[in-house]
Amino acid sequence: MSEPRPPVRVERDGALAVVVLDRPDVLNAFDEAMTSALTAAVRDAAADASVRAVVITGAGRAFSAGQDLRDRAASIERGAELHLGDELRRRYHPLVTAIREMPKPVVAALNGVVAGAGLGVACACDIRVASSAAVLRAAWARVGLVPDAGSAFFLPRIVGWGRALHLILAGEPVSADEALGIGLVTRVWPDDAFAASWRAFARQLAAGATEAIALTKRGLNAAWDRDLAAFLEIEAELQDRAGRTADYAEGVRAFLAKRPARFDGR
Ligand code: T3D
Repeated sequence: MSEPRPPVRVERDGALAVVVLDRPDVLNAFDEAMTSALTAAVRDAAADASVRAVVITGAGRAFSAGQDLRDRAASIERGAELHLGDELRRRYHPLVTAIREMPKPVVAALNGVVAGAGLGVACACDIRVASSAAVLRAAWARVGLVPDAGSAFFLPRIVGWGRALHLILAGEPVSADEALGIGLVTRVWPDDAFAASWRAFARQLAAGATEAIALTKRGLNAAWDRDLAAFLEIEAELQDRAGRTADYAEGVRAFLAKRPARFDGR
């Protein structure tokens, strides 16, 4: 008997880890196995010093259509009492937290359909780039749920309060160009050049000053719930550490020598 196909594949491209959601028949909907495999892949990438940037993308025509509703339909038909809060705590919250705590850039490469928790996962990533074929949808209202996977936390911070409420309450599909216009994604590339474009972009991130990027992310995360005085002290501590990295010394030397910096991530 052949081995079951893993729901998530991790491909290495030098210092870049590419995590591919791989259940294309159901538009990469998240079942139990896929959420746990994705969380494990994100944690592995965080722990692996040779990984300096991460891309999450989808196989086929979707990034992800969110929670696998066939699993939920089966429970509903059985008359089982659903405890979706527990599902979130057990499966989605560790995933979102692992992405947010990743000390390296995480890019969501939105290759197609993005809905529900798929949008939540994308919003937890640092940068969202989209194929011209991508369509994003806050699908929760249509199935009678509240936004989850951190979406109600991230979306207003990304697109602003009014737009977030419109996206969430109306549940309308948003094209890649519309998403670009409201800042939900920050690059759109033609579908036929999408894979090459995100890869070139992510390789650049992977060649960056990785330690400074980790400190940068820590500062930006801290800024969300601090007042200015508290944040400025954190900023000073972070810059103190960045200023002692080998990459900073290299960056200064490269500037004065009028050549590109060669960062090794330390
Ligand atoms: O439960 C908990 O743990 C709480 C967490 C909830 C988080 C959530 O994500 S709730 C929101 C779940 N997602 C959705 O409501 C989206 C459902 N999907 C759709 O509305 C549509 O598929 C799309 C608008 C995203 C795309 O439409 P379209 O026409 O391009 O594709 P399609 O024909 O609907 O889908 C293709 C196949 O994928 C189809 O299977 P089939 O008929 O070919 O055998 C469809 O059933 C399957 N599929 C799509 N989304 C899901 C799915 N199967 C399971 N779960 C899905 N979410």
